[in-house]
Amino acid sequence: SIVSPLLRTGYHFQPPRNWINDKSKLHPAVSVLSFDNSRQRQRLAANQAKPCAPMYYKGWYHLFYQYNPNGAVWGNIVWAHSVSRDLINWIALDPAISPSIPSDQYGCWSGSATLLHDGTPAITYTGISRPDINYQVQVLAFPKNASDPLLREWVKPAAYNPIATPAGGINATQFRDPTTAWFAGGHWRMLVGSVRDGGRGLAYVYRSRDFKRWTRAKHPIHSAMTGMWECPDFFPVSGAGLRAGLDTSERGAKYVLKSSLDLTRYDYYTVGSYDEGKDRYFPDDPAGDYKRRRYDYGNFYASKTFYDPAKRRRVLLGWANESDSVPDDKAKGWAGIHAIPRKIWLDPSGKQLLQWPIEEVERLRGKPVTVPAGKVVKPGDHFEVTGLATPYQADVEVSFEVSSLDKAEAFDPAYEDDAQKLCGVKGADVKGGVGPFGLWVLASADLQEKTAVFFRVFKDGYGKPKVLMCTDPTKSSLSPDLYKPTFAGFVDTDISSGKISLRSLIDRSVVESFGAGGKTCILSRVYPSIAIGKDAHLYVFNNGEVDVKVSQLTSWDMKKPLMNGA
Ligand code: DQQ
Repeated sequence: SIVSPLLRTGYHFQPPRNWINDKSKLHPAVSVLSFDNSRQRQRLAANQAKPCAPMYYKGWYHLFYQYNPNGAVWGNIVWAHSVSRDLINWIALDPAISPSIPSDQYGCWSGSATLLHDGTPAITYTGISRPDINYQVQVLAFPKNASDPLLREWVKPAAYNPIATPAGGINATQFRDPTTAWFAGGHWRMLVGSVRDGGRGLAYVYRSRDFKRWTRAKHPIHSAMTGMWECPDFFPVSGAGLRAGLDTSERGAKYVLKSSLDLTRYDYYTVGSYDEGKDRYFPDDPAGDYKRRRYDYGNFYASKTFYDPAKRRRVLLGWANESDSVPDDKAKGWAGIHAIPRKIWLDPSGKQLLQWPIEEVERLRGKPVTVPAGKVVKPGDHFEVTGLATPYQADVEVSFEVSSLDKAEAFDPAYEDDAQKLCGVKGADVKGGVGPFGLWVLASADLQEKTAVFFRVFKDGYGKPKVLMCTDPTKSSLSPDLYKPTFAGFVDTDISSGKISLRSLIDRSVVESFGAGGKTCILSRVYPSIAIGKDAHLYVFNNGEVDVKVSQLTSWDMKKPLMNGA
């Protein structure tokens, strides 16, 4: 393979590789509990790894994920299972849910966890019950032993499975991914994603009094002409600017509805209100269904949130599939990672979410390395951030300040709905007025290879600034045949003061960036051929016409946490 093992991510969630029964690597809290992982001695690889049913239970975070035990490509899907004390250090357990009943004998697809009134967790997921057409039904599972904090074994009671079938005109091949259920008006309610009428994406509502027998409500909670909704997610938020998360059954000041669009393979959400009596959701901005915001403007799909009662926050977990080729995936034996878990809450504007890496990731930081405050980068200049031992595995926080917005380029309204296209035309090497300025990460010393994460400021027809954030990986690797899409989103921030911040989590073959305090996020996979290990560098650049001041820049080497025994 052309891909170096040094490109395997260090602190992003990954399935185990070459799993061996090495108990000494286990977290001490787990190694005292006996469990048999002998079935995992085989070489494990997963092109999947989509997060399922995250939850906090008896002091442990649980994360399940879509997993192919037989190879680095999609198929034979089971639920692999990892546990953590902090959402950063992970311990792999045996797969928790595998085909075993008629309802799921051909695959256990995505699903969610709900904590019932007595604290018992329940998992609902999509079972594949026929091999020929991926016929989909919904399945319910309970822990065999709820007193086991590791929830290692799950049972699927025959008495009420499947809990939902594609009856009444539902497309049996497009009926999947039940959400966490919420309790309101004496009923549990959950959503299942689907599509009908030649392209109307929607989420059906199912109701139950006892969590075992479910009936479908007449109307979906919401729908839009977007194509199939995979992995819907629906949750309350506590109010504009309020950081505390809410349990899914609590009343929210606002609600968020997310769907993963099969057509584009991106996760979109709207903010709106929920009519509990009618089980209908209304986006605040009716145009929002079509001009929807994304959690992430990069490589991020099939995400899921959960309420973390230990820290009263809502946490978002997303899947970043490989953008490397399938033969390379097979050669590497690994594929698919998760984004760093993000805390999410409603922006003070009430119009969008803010996202920030959970604070626990900061425990991986080494000593802070700073750049003299107020350093100015002249038009066309760049400088290297020195002092890091592992710039390929680092966390960087930087605040920029531009002296004036007068030179901002005119914004072409043709790109109003297509930031990505705009960034494709105006990449990091295209000189601008205000910007492009930002970071070159995973860069070789000769700058032949570099991934640019940057801002570029435009002015619309009324003279109002419009900020674009991009990740431009077109120079990220000299390797041929790589998928190197430019990713971009607009940043809804007031830049009239000239100030804007950027944080990038750099991890060997992933760059995960947060613009303006988490208003716009971009995760990108890159596979350098030279800028690997000690040959990777970090720079600040300015390719605009005005000075850019680096008011503050702090960076940290990042340690490797326990990562599923790898
Ligand atoms: N992949 C899962 C489905 C889900 C899709 C199967 C998302 O449940 O809809 O692996 O990519």
